[in-house]
Amino acid sequence: MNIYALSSGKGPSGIAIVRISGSDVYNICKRITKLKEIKVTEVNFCKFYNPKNDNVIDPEALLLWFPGPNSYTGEDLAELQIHGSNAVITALLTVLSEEKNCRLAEPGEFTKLALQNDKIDLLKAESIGDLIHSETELQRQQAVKLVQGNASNYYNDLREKIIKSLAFVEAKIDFAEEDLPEKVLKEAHKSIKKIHSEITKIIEDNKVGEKIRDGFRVSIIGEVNAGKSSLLNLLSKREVAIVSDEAGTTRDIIETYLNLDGYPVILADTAGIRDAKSEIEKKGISLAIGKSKEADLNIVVIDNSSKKINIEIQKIINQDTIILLNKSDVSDKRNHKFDVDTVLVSVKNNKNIDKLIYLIKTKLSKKFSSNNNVLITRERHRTKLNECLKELDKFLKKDQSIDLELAAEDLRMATRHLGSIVGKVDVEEILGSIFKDFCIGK
Ligand SMILES: Nc1nc2c(ncn2[C@@H]2O[C@H](COP(=O)(O)OP(=O)(O)OP(=O)(O)O)[C@@H](O)[C@H]2O)c(=O)[nH]1
Ligand SMILES: [Mg+2]
Repeated sequence: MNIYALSSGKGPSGIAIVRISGSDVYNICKRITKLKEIKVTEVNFCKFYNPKNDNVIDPEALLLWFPGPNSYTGEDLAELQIHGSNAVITALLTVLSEEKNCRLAEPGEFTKLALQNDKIDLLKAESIGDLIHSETELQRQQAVKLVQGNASNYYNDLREKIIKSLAFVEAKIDFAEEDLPEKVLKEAHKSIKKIHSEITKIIEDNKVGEKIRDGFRVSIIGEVNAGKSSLLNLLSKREVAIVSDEAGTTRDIIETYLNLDGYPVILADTAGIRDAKSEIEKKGISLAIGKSKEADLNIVVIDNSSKKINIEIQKIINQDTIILLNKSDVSDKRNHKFDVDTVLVSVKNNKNIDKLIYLIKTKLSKKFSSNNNVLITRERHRTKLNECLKELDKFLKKDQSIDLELAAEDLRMATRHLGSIVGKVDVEEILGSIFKDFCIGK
C-alpha cells in the first residue's frame, strides 16, 4: 500500500508539499510527471499531470525523491512541491487517490512507518509530535532536545546498566558451583542502587517537563471588582471574560491558554471572594479557592484603594503568589505591604504589566528549575519510571543469597519498563494513543 497526504499547512500558500510513501512511489511519480528518470541527488523540476487525460495540474513544480531505506519513513518516499492553491492541491490529491494501491494517510502515519521501520524510536516519535505542536519558545526548546535523542540515549544507557547487573545475577544462578566471586553480586547491588537514586531524582522534578508541554497553571484570584477579569482580557489580548463595575460579575472559572513571552500558561479567571449571600456566588467562590490550591502560581488581585483584605484571600497568599495591587491610576501609593512579590499596576492603563509578566516568568522558572539532563514530558514516561523503580526497590530489598531467581526477575521487569519508554517493547499497545494526536501528513 502507498500512502499520500498534504504535509504542509492548508492552502492557499506559495508552496504546498504533498508526500507519498510506499513501494510503488517511483512508478506513480513517473506516471504523473512523465519524467523519464527521477534523480536522487537532484531536485527534479517537473510538471504534474492527470495521467487519465494528460491535463496539466501544475506546470512548474518540484519533486524530491528519497528511495528507501534512506527516507523519513524508511520506504520509498517522494515530496511533491506544488503551488499551494486549494485547487492545485485538490487536483493532485485526487489524481493520487485514483492510483492503484494508493490511499490518504492517517494522522501521524508517516511517523508511525518511521517507527515501525526502525528509523526512529518511540520517544523521538512523540517528540516530533511535540515539535509540530509546540506553540511557545520553551516548548520548542524542550521538543528539540527530545528530537535530538538526549532522553533516548539516557534511558537506553540506564537500561543497559541494569542488563549488565542482570547478567551478573544470572551468572551467579548458572554457575553457582563454579564459585563466582561474591563481589559480583555486590557490584550488581551497588550499580542498581545508583540507578535507583538517579531515577528517583528524575521523578522528583516538580513535573517541569509535563508543565512545559501542557502549560503552567496560573490563577487570578482576589476580591470582587478588583480587576481580575480585566487582567485576563489584557493578558490574552481579547475579550474572554465579562468586565463590569457590578461586584460579583464572574462566577464560573474562565480559562484561557496563553503564550506568555515564551511560557505556556493556562490562565484562570475566578469569582471574586467576598462574604456572598447567593448560593450561586458561594459556589463560584468555592471553585475559585479550589482553583487557587491547584495552581502553580496565584496572582492575587487587590484594589489598591481598598481598606481591608478579606481573610480568605489572606490565607491564599504564600510564596507561590504574586500580589497585584491594581488601579494605580486611582491611587498610586502602595496601600498594602506584603512579604511576597508585589507589583503596583493599572490594568486599565496597561501600566507595569510588563513587570507582572517578568515576575510570572521568574517565579515559574525558579519553582520549576531542574538540573536533570532529562525531563519527563508525559505521564506515560512517569508511570513507566515509577514501575521500573518499584522493581528496583524489590530487588534491593531481597536477600539475594536466597532469592536469586526472583531477584533476576525483578531486574528483567525493570528493564522492560524502562525499555517501553523508548519503545523497545510493547510498542503496539501504545502506538494508537501517540499517533492519534498527530496531523495527517506527518
Ligand atoms: N480605574 C481602574 N479601573 C479598573 C482597573 N481595572 C479594572 N477596572 C474596573 O474595575 C471594574 C471591575 O473590573 P472587573 O475586571 O470586572 O473586576 P473583577 O475582579 O473581575 O470583578 P468580579 O468578577 O466581580 O469579581 C470594571 O469597571 C473595570 O473597568 C484599573 O486598573 N483602573
Ligand atoms: Mg470578573
